[in-house]
Amino acid sequence: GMHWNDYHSLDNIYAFMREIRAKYPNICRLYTIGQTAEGRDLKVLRISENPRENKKIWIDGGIHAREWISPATVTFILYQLMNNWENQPAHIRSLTWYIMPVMNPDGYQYSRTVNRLWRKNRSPSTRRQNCFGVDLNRNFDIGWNGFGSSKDPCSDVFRGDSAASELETQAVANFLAKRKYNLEAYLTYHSYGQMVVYPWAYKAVKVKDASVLQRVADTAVNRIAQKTGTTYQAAVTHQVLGIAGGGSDDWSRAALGVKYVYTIELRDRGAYGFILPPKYIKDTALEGWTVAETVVQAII
Ligand code: 0X9
Ligand code: ZN
Repeated sequence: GMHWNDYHSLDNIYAFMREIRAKYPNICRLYTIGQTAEGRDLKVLRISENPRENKKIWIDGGIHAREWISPATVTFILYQLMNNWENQPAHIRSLTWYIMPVMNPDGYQYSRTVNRLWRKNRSPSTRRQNCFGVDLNRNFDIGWNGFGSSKDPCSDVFRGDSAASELETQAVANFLAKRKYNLEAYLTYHSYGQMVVYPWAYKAVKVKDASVLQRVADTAVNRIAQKTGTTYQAAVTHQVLGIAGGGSDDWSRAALGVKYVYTIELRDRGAYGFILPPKYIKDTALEGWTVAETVVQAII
């Protein structure tokens, strides 16, 4: 069973994914898409009634280790879907869902046990003995060597020694590149800031379909305000967060041609920051689910 009164360990989240697969073996497929530097599995759950024909949506969380509300939210989305799959509306059942609650399991575990504010993964630097980790959201092969990241292995925004140098990046990129046909949406959950933002991040240029992306983000933000009373901002990434290369969001648009690409910065706006108390998990996760629901309606 799952609950939303506290943040869960990686083992619990993976156990929950196996539980869902066991409950719905005909529509679920559990992939191990790779391993981390410390040997942990990278897991993705696919939910689909018709994998060959459905339009696809990808959802990930936990790219950044300390943003615990992100894996919690993506796990909640999984729960929200599968708790009651038979009674989901047709538009939800007509999609193929790829869900990866923890893209950076080594970092998540390290944040839970050693350093709460750890951000990167845990791969050892080849150049600096005492520095670990690459910022996975600076490691994707799009604008990789550009602004907003660092070549210093000790930096919190270290981009890695080369584009897609990291096992996590490679696993996700290879998995998605093989499945880009019909891939309509890429949602990636982060914290904090209460924002729904869309490309580009690596350059100050307007993305194709910007007006559609803005409209869908506006709709999501309005629905969130109705549901929980929380204010989110819908915007272009480079305008509100500055230019940064190597992000998974930009990569999914540039390399795969995904239309609905959103990075969701969940609660809060800095009062607790990354250390969001567990009592806010449920409502924040509901806000994350609301974004996914809104995007699905736009796809269909
Ligand atoms: O800087 C990031 O990676 C994200 N913010 S966070 O505070 N969660 O680290 C924002 C990502 C926006 N997209 C790109 N920079 N590509
Ligand atoms: Zn983040």
